[in-house]
Amino acid sequence: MTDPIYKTLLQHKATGRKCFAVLIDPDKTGHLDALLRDCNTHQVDFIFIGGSLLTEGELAACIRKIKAQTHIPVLLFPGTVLQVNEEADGLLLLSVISGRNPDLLIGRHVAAAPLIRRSGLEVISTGYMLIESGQLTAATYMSNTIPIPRGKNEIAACTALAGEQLGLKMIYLEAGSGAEKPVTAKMIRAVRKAVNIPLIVGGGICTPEKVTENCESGADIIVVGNLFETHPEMLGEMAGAVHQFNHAAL
Ligand code: 1GP
Repeated sequence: MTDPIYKTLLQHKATGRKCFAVLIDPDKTGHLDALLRDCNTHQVDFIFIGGSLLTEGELAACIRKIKAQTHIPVLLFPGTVLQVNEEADGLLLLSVISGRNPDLLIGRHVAAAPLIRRSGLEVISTGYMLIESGQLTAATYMSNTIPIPRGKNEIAACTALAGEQLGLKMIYLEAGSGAEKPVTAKMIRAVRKAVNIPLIVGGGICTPEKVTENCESGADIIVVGNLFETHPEMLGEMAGAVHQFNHAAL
């Protein structure tokens, strides 16, 4: 089957089933084994791996370690071309559509295209939208772009719509890892209303209540990373909020 991960996502979206993804930063793998055990126990749907900047982590070794301990699909969430690695199951091919940095809209994609084709990875083209979140995040700084203002829901909606019209397969609404303020429910609702493609929401999500609110507002995939570096014990509760939402919606 071609594009198995994306097909699964579309099926989930069609039935209203929400997914939970855990973001792993290869630079911060101090308690990776325990985290993966929890991911298995609590039925995490996806593992995203990558970051704005990797300094010490060895991406390939980290993916191998993950694959040895779980069957959860691993999707690359690359901050740079250097983070394309064929050991993963798929690649979120990010285009930073909230910004006006040509390098992140098409430039780096050109450079990476032959490498991506050779990798055989399932490619899921994704419109990445950085939203202002109270402070300067690594994602905003490293992307050299201006995020969409926090209250400008109509700009976010039109940006997502343009991404869908351009043929992108998903939208990633992002406050930035460790964001002080996550994306608001109002903005998620506005974007949901504007597009039909699957919607990922992440950045600064720290409570099960916010997970539930995001699901209610139309997010299809909730991503959490930073929280589990300091509070790994919260993984069950956060994943549980998604599962509870799915049960309640039955
Ligand atoms: C970052 O959206 C992801 O790109 C996850 O954000 O690390 O803040 O959970 P956090």
